[in-house]
Amino acid sequence: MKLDLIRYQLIIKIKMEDQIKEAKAIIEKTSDILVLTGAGISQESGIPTFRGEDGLWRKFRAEELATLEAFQRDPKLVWEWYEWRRGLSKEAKPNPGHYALVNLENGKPNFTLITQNIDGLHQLAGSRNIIEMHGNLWQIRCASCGIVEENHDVPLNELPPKCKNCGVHGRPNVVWFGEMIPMPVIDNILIAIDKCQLMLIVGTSGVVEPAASIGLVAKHTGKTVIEVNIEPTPNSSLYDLSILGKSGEILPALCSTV
Ligand code: BJW
Ligand code: ZN
Repeated sequence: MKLDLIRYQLIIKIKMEDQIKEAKAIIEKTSDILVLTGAGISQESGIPTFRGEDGLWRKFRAEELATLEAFQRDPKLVWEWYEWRRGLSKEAKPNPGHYALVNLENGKPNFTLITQNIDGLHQLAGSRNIIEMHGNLWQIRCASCGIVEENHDVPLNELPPKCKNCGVHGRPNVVWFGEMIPMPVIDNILIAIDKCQLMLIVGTSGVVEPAASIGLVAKHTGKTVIEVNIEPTPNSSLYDLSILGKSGEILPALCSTV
């Protein structure tokens, strides 16, 4: 029984090493790369993911915190949650997964990074061509006049913070459930899919639309798609490769010498 388990673990390890070799070879010969990241890439920086064992949605109800209705009902409660997350993100440092993507960008003429994360860790690591499709934790948008203010204070002076322009309260400049991804952002995502030959999907559960469909659109338009995640996702079997492992370990192995 124990021998069977050891043999199984060995097979998995060999399979993973083969996959890494194959993915590395593809990455090395490809100049046009698109990456999509989700909460999993920041998990090794100490920022909790949404779903899964220690996920945020296990402790908080999404509809009470990540919707416009929730904000209109109780802006202070929603802000307290975001303030707690601002505190976690301010303490966090990029991990080897974030840095591996900077390394990749430095070696490729056409590189775009789409992130669903709002923590700013890709920017902190040094990534440059970033599309933040769900917004940014460090920006406050006036709920009335729409002015966006950059603010890194933790804690904030007052909750909810007031707009300096019109005095109405601000909201986090993020995309909540039921809200549209801004059209210019969608346009840039479509351009990035079109321009790439290879797409890497890292640390996202692939259940939130429209982000979940980006990999599928890439696949259907003839691009190679490689996924890195600690566990399979609903779309894993549709991609060219699905590498199971931590992004902080797999990405440096894939991107070290590009
Ligand atoms: C590791 C790891 C390690 C761990 N290494 N891996 C079509 C069908 C059904 C529903 C819809 C649909 N179209 C739209 C909807 C509704 C909704 C939706 O998708 N709901 C689903 C849940 C069913 N979508 C929307 O409302 C979107 N808007 C929209 O579509 O507008 C048009 C429209 C409007 C009105 C009506 C109809 C259409 C907007 C979605 C906005 C999502 N917002 C949030 C909050 C953002 C701000 C904030 O952060 O507070 O975005 S929700 C949350 O989920 C957050 C994330 O960006 C997003 C995705 O999560 P992510 O990143 O995938 O995290 P996890 O936790 O789910 O997964 C982590 C993964 O990492 C796991 O797989 C782990 O295994 C892995 N992992 N450690 C590698 N070390
Ligand atoms: Zn205002």
